[in-house]
Amino acid sequence: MAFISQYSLFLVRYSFYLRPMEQLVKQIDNYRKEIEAAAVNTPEAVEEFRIKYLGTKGLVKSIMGEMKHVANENKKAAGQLLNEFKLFVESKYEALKEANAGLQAPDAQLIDWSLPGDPITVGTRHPLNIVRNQIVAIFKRLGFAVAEGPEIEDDWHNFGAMNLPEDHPARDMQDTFYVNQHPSWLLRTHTSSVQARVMETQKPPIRVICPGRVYRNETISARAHCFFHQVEGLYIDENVSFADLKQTLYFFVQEMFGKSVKVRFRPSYFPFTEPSAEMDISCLICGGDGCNICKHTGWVEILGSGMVHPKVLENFGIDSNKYTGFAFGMGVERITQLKYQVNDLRLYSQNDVRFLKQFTGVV
Ligand code: 2NL
Repeated sequence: MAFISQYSLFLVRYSFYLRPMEQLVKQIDNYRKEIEAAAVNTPEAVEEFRIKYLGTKGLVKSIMGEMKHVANENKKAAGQLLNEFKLFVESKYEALKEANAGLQAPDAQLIDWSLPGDPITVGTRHPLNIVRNQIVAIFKRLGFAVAEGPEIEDDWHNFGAMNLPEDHPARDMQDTFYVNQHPSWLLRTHTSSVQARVMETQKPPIRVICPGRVYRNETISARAHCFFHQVEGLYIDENVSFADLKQTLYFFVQEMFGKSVKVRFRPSYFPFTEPSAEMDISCLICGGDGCNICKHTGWVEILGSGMVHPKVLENFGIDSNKYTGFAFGMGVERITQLKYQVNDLRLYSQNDVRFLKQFTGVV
């Protein structure tokens, strides 16, 4: 029996089909060339490649089956040949997979590399920052230092030290945002709180400018907002007079709006200054003749100012008999409105690029 079965196997093996080595070498060589030339440049094509060559019914599997048709004396060489071929296909597959990773199938072929690139759009400075920087730069030339402070303040730095009594209407919930969890904290309503902190830590002479965001509980409209920006200034030394105040602010206006601008001071009231004055400039639109912007008066208001109230100085242990000072405050939105004719406060915080782009190139 054993003989018969061995014999029949012999017949199947040798009489049915015997694979000459040269033919196998040639065939594998052709496959290599075919694989080398394959155009595989999408993730889908990589998958097709895998199925065609490495899948369960793929070429590598089927060529491995050829081993049984190789004569015994050639088996070692054929085994090596087929193994090398298998490794070649596998490494080719890995390389193709990596090269096509992340490529979206249709796009990969649709990219026209000769097209010019997308332009990099350059941003613009925010108009309020442009104007804030201009204001600060002018006062720096007069020897003012820049000071900054917290936006969340305590009652003392924002109101108490500034001579605003407990029952002052500005402290009212309607005007001031208080911090729920900490009722004696609030969002600063002016940057005077920063000057308060400067007076607390420095001795005269003091010459500072305080730019920053402030908050008031207002209903948002074209003319009012719940936050806006201020630049306040403070100058304390011996012999500082109202004439210094006037000349400093006149210099500022000329630098900011041009030499032909006229100014006028009107008496006013602030709890932290005495005497106090508001400053108007001749209307930039009509030159003083009268128009809608100046409501036909020829003048527009731009800031408030005054001599620092002696009580404010004494609150910080500054001898009001020896030292005097002037202070002023202006709204950056207001100055920007006059400079760039922005007539709706909401534009400043809506981030509409059509608005912002108009300031392209302005530094
Ligand atoms: C306005 C008016 C003003 C001040 C701000 C000030 C600061 C200290 C002492 C005294 Cl530390 N005064 N600041 C003085 C007068 C007016 O602002 O209309 N701001 C938009």
